[in-house]
Amino acid sequence: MNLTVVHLSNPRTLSAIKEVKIRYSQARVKEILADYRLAVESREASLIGRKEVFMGKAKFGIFGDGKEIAQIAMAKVFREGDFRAGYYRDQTFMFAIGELTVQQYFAQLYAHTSVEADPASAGRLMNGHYATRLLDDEGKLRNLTELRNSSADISPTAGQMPRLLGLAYASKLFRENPALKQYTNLSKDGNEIAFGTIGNASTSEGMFFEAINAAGVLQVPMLMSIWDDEYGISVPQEFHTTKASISKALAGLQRTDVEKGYEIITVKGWDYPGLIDAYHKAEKICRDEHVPVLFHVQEMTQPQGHSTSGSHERYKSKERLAWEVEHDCIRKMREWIINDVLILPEEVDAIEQEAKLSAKQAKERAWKAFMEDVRKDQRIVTGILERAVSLSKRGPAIALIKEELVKAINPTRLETMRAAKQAARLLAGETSAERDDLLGWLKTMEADNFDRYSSHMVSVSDESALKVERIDPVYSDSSPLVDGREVLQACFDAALTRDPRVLAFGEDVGKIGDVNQGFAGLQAKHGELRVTDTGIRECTIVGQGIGTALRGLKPIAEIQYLDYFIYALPTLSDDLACLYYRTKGGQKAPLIVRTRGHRLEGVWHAGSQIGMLLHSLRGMFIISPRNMTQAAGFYNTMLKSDDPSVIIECLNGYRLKERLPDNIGEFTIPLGVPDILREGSDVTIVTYGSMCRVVMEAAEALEEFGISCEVIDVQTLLPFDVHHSILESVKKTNRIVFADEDVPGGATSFMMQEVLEKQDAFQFLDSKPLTITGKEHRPAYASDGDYFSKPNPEEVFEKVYALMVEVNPSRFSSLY
Ligand SMILES: Cc1ncc(C[n+]2csc(CCOP(=O)(O)OP(=O)(O)O)c2C)c(N)n1
Ligand SMILES: [Mg+2]
Repeated sequence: MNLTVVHLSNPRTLSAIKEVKIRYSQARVKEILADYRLAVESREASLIGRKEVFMGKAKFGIFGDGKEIAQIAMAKVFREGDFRAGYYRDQTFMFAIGELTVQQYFAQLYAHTSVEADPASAGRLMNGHYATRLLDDEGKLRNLTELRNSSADISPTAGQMPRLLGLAYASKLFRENPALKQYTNLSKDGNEIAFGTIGNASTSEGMFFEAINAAGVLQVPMLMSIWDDEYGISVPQEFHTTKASISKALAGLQRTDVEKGYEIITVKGWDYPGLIDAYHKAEKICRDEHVPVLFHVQEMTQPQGHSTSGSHERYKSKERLAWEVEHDCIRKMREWIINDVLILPEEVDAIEQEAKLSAKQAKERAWKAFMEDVRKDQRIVTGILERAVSLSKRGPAIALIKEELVKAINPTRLETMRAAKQAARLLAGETSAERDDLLGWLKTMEADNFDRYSSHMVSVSDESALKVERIDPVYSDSSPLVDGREVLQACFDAALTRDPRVLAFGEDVGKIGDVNQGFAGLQAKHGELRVTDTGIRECTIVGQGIGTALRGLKPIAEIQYLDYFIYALPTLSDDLACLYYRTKGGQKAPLIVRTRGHRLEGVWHAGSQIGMLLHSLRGMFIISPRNMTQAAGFYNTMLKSDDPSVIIECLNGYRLKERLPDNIGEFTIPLGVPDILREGSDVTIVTYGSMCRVVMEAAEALEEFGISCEVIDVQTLLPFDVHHSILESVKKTNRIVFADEDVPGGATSFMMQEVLEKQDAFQFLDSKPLTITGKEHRPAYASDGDYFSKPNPEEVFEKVYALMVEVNPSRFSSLY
């Protein structure tokens, strides 16, 4: 930009013009105007987006208007290798770092189911949810240090916070652990910042406070921006935050000369030069010193209100609405450009016009591509129906379906599918080429729509856990008999020795090597960065795992007891379990969550809420080994894979004696392959975990009464018996019992559905299927509490015995 553009009639003195010339070089002016152009284009995208929703071309819209300028400033200090974990307002930032085009932005709004059109999620994520592709076509991590990375957004407010902590924590590990320096595609000496964004109201969430505290404790490079527009939908600030200001509320975090903590920075969301300076300052502290920064951006606005679900005139006063217009960041930047940078208003107008046109054209391209994709199938089906109209005896009815289909103004896939299925019903029983074509199309669509809407639940790469083959444990005469916990300890020691990327952390995991000593001595041997104590904060322990796994490490995050899993469940369910799915294979976090459960003592140390896990964690593997050797085999399997998993050790198994395999670090157990613990011919009992021992005891007692039980340990609930071996057992016994410690209707119901429906075992049953479960309440305290709350050997005996009485009353006399 040449400053001669300053019109001579502009009422400014020559000296003022000179001063501006010194302050803003030509290059700087060019950059300022480019930033302004981007802000306007992004704003226009928001405005158009809202209209598209109201025109019925998209389902719902949430936009980043009012937050543009701060995001452009943040993007200036976001470098290759850095990571973002943010929320739905960040479109301008994503544009500014070059990881989102306006066309892609609209493709996501329309839910275009194509990775090319919407690289973040292929139409799976609601608009405004951003992600970059960290994986190549083979599912391997790309060179993260060359990319500007965004972890995949989720909708639950503050849900990004645990992951953000982990992303920042990874930098600390890369910087401080020399053994990680070799992974040059993952990090450059830990120089990467994890940038977080969150709305002011969402800072009320527990996850926010938990993560903020943890980052201060850990001193990790986390640059946390808060977009403060003084509202959370309709609810104003004073309902959300103490002192109505998050930076005031958190002032005690500020570091001092003698205490570590945060750097807290506040700045106005409409102050372009102030924001740029402040972000440069924040970056320096964060990147160089690895000090977390709380960056509170105040006085932001929301010109279009929260989302397309309602208007903000309902809850904002006239004064507030007027204030928002006045303080609109784009308006303010325009004023500043004209008054301080001395650009002519006409020139700014021209930039605006061009930016708006560009946004409109991008929208049109996105819509055209989306429509072409949808219409392709619509045309095929319409063609088939057209021919069927004249040839089928149900012609008139098919004609109506066809008319309905072509009438759709903004057609989506479902109209075409619905029409095809309705027509298929009418054509049933006819023999015609049209019917064949229609059924052929439906078959193709089954696969295509599976790919569009249901693929990538678990890894499809070469490193999929399902592809890890069995390596048997090796025993020799010298294999010692040890406590179960020592088997695990040897396994973890081998893993930490084998691979510098492996690390473990959790409450009491470091110094004492966990409460059951599976890691005993391993911190001393492998160092505090590999085997690490954490605060009591289950949710962010999991987040630490997700973030480090996303950045290519192999974390084992420990939740001390399965009962406390519930604190971490939101993050596991909303973030980890669906990560691979929601990015359609664009991101993965192969985290192993280690925990211990099943019977021990009392209400909160004996949980076996497997149904809860099954219902909330699809996308993860759920592994419940019966002893520590099996557990070790599964750890080895999962450490070779790129899928996330939960491994639940048996609380009461750490001191039971097991033989330590000679190849403790190598042997692997395939997932989804049950073990037959005992062969039998009268009844199949399916179980897992600590119940294996209870069922085996009952089975031995039943044998003495002439009842032969086949006992099967499924070992992994997800995946469940992939080769249908339980079906083979039922074919032999014709009777089945599902036994576990969960509540009635919990995991036993899941197993029953798998076996009776999916494996189609129903037809081989001669007796009604049976479940044996824990009681509805949590287990009462002490041994008696356990005995009367959870299934015990006597109960298993009696229930199976009663089943056989019904089968053969003359042979088995009733017990009571
Ligand atoms: C856990 C959870 N609760 C409620 C919601 C519904 N919700 C979506 S956005 C929002 C308000 C967030 O306000 P703020 O954090 O200030 O962000 P802003 O939209 O103002 O930028 C709410 C309540 C949600 N997405 N997640
Ligand atoms: Mg807000």
